[in-house]
Amino acid sequence: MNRESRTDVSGELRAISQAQPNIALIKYWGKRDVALNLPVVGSISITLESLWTRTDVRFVPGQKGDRVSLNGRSDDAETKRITKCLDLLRARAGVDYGADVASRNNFPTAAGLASSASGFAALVHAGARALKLDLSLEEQSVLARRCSGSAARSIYGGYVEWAHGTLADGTDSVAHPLLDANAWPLRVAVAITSTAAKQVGSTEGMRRTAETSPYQAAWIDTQEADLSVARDAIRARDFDALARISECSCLKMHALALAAQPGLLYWNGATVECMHRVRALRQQGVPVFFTVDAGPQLKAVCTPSAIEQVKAALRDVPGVLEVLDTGLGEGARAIAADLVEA
Ligand code: 2P0
Repeated sequence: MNRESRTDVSGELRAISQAQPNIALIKYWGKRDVALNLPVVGSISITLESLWTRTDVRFVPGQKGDRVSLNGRSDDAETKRITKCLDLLRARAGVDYGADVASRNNFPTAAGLASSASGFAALVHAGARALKLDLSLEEQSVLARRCSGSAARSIYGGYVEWAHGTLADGTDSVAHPLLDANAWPLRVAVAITSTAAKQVGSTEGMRRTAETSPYQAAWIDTQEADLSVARDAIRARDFDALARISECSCLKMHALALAAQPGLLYWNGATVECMHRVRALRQQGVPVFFTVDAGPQLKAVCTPSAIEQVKAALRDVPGVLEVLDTGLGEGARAIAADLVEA
C-alpha cells in the first residue's frame, strides 16, 4: 500500500483510542525471552473501568522521529519506548515517517497502577488504526505485549488470560478473554499510598529476580495449578476460591521478589496495614480480597454490595492518601477526538 492510499479524505493518518489498566489476579513475573518480551508464566487479570489512558496518534508523512507528550510533558526514556512500539507498527505498514503522540492518564503514572498496560494497549490500538492496519485483537495483543507484557491483557475487557506460550517467536504468547465484565461485575477499590514513581521498574525487577531469587523455579512450577484454580473460580463465579488463589499468587510473587538480591520491597507500611484491614473484613464475612503489584498501592477486589464498606475501611488506614473506586471495563477501543482533551 502506498502513502497516498493510507491517508483518508482529510489527508490525516490519525486515530484516538482509550484503554484501561488491568490488574493481575494471577501474576506475571519473569521473562523467558527479554528481546521479544515473552513471559515465563501465564497470568490472569481483570480490566478496570474508570481509570484510563487516552492516546491520540497522528503519523506525519515526511516527519523524522516521533514527538511525544505524556500528560502534557515529554520524557526521553518514555519517547524511546514509544518509538520502539511505533516501529513495530511502521514495519507492518511499510512506512518510515514519524508520529505525533499525545497521551493522558487520569491516574498516577508509574506507581504500580499498570500505566504501561493501558498506555501501550491504547498506543497499539490507535497507532494501528491511524496507519489503517486491519489487525485482529490477537495481533494487537501480540504487538502490545512486545511493548509491555501486561499491555497484552488490556486489549481485552473483563477477565483475561495471557498465555506464556511455548513457541520461540512468541506468536502463541497472546491474551484472550475468559469472561465479560458484565458477567461478573466485581468492583475494585484502589488505596493510593504513594504517588512517587517506583524505584525499581518491573522489567529490571523481573531480571533481578530471575538472576538471583532462589524461588524462581518454584514460582514457575506452581503457576499452572494457580491458573487452573483461578480459571475455574471465574467460570463458577466462586468469590471465595478466587479470593484465596489471588492473595496466594500476589504474596507468592512478592516473596519471590523479596528473595532477590538486593531484595525488591515494593510495599510501604500503609500497604501492609491495608492487607491486614482487608483480611479482617473478610474474616467478618465481607467478600473482599487484596492484590498488590510492583508498587505500594493496594487493590481490594470485592462484590458491588461491599464496595462502600471496603472504601471506608481503606480510607481509615494511616498513610492512605486516596481511595479510587472502579468497576470492570471493556478492552481498548476508539474514542471521539474531544475526549482526549477532556
Ligand atoms: C502483572 N506486573 O501481572 C505483574 C504483577 C507487576 C506485578 O505486569 O517488562 O510493565 O513491560 O513486560 O508489564 C508489570 O510489568 O512489565 C506487571 P514489562 P510490565 O500485572
